[in-house]
Amino acid sequence: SSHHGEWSYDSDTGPMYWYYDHPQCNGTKQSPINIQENQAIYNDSLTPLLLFNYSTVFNNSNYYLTNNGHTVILGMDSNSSISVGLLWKGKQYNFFGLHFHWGENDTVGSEHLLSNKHFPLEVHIVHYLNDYGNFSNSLNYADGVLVWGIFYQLDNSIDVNNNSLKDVFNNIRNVINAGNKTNILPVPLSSFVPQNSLDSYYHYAGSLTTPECSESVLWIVNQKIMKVSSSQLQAFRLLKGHLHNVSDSVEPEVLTENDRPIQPLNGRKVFTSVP
Ligand code: SG4
Ligand code: ZN
Repeated sequence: SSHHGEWSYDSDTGPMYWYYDHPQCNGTKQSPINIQENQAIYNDSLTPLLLFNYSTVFNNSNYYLTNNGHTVILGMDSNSSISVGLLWKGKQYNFFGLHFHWGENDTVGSEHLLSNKHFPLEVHIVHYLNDYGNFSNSLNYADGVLVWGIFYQLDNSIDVNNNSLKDVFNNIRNVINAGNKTNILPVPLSSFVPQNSLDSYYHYAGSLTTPECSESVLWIVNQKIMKVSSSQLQAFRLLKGHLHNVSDSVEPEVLTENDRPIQPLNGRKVFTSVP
């Protein structure tokens, strides 16, 4: 078809059809999932995440936001970015990139659900296992990628003008079109994570939530939740994705939502770090 290889979040290139061109999306260990809190199994091997350089501001690095047609990515260009990441179960995972998932209104948007509940925004901090050398090689292994997912809940009482993420959120309007990129002020990764959240999380084995849907992701879903205002959320819904056919003309799709629906557990267990 004219859509060959393209994918989106609606109509005939939406999540139901991803597996036509990306067969791994039809696998048995897919993400996201609905995390049933009362069915999560305590596992004492789920020790606290140990972050390295998450609080560091790399003043000599280039921090940017880019719209890749599917989401907004926060990235860093620097030789030292390799030294940002986390240690988990004795293994080193290096930071690869950070991006967002949102929905068409404030009642939806997160990819994971918590006991059937949606949040309006979910941030994914993507890492790869240092042992595998680089991100694309790590996709060949079941433990190659670690994504730390953090829910954001609506709270209009936060002060959006005195907020460590102010510059990030304000710059979303500067990457409206797919391919746009803009520099932002250096911001430590710790700004995206709530305080004191290293020891309370859910864990399960799953996949990337977009094509190729590789089943190589160890998911860490934070139990503590961040806050976002409705004006900050509104900016995401203005973004545009890739070109697609709309009744005989070709127009950019508006990215009003980019949340893949929940996938079957197929017998997988979800663990919690909290007894
Ligand atoms: C989004 O499509 C991002 O644009 C991708 O970022 C990301 O892939 C992909 O989601 C899947 O990640 O945490 N949702 S997810 O499973 O980060 C990667 C880039 O392509 C590899 C950089
Ligand atoms: Zn994601």
